[in-house]
Amino acid sequence: MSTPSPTTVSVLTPPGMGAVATIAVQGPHAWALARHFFQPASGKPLPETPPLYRYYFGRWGKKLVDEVIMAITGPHTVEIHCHGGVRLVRCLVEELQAAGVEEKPALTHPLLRLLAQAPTRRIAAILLDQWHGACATAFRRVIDQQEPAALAGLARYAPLAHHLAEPWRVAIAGPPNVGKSSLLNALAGYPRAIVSPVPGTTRDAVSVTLAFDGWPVQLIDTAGLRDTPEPLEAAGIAHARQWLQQADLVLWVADAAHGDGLDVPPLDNALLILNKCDLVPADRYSSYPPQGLLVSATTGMGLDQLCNLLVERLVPDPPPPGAPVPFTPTLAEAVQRAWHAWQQGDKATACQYLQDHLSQAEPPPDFFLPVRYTNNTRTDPSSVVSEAGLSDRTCK
Ligand SMILES: Nc1nc2c(ncn2[C@@H]2O[C@H](COP(=O)(O)OP(=O)(O)O)[C@@H](O)[C@H]2O)c(=O)[nH]1
Ligand SMILES: [Mg+2]
Repeated sequence: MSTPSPTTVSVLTPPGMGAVATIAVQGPHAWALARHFFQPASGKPLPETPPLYRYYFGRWGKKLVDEVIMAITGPHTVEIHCHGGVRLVRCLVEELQAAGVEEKPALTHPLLRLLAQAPTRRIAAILLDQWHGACATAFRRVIDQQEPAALAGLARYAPLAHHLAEPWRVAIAGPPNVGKSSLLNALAGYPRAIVSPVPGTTRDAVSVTLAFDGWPVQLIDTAGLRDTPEPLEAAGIAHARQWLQQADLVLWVADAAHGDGLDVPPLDNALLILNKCDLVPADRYSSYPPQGLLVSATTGMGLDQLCNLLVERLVPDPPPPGAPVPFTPTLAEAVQRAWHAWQQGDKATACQYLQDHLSQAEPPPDFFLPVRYTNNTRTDPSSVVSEAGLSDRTCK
């Protein structure tokens, strides 16, 4: 004999700031609970059977009453769109619990957690494609049909997995006074770091997270590198050296007008940025190393090219819409191992790696996206990106 499924309550919106929260009540008693706790503003009683896809405005609660929109999104599913205060949401959940409803955490699946925190539309769009099955389908094509193209596609986009939750890290480094902090500010669009003609002004690493063409990037301004007897500055320089090693990309800034920093240290992930080109006559531009990019943090010259170059270096192969992207580091690792095994001719092991991780690649089967997630989000994922989304420096 099967036990009847319990009625559950789940908070679908992430905790924290937000004007509106969404609470889902799901299960055989969802509608009876709605009829108990909800009073329509119209004063008309609710029907005995749930009218699918109807919305009601009214009040929810017995102890603490909130004005809410109630949506009937399934035969056994009621969504309450209430005010977003953390305490209010807890009160409404606890009142349902007191009525025998079980709380079921909603954001347990990595895709849901990632979607709730997606910093840009572009990241949200990639995640929604995986929500609609791109990654899981590719896994199954490899497992069931031994399709090498499906595995190659997964392996191609595996490096992105690390950056769906975390931004790329780009360090701005170079000698003192070449305009590193000015460059950070110019890219951020506001004075984030202190700029001064006094060398050695920046000590602690100062960072700002931005979006470049929809890709989240943490820019880190560092202390100018030089020998110094000053202990505080030396501590800053030690930090800067660590960032040179840890960053995904280094913008090595040189002063084109005075020649400081033109000797780039041997870094395989650096771009040479020749700053202060506003102080250099144009007929001298050709005397600089050809790989250097001439910019001016003061006038903004060259910054669009810098943004384009930065994106090309960080994401040389952006996934087209609908592409399969292993969306967690664990999935990415499984894909990379599978790809390696496949290339060694060991298809069985390759398929086994994917089979072992298939359930993690699937979107949660018993979950539904709240109403605001479902309207054409594949083409316009803006509805899943919170207002806290990063300001985008769209590349030209
Ligand atoms: N003319 C000109 N001056 C700049 C430019 N970038 C920075 N500066 C000046 O160079 C000095 C050092 O700048 P800062 O950003 O503090 O350099 P940092 O030590 O490398 O961080 C300041 O006086 C800035 O105003 C630029 O592109 N053109
Ligand atoms: Mg500085």
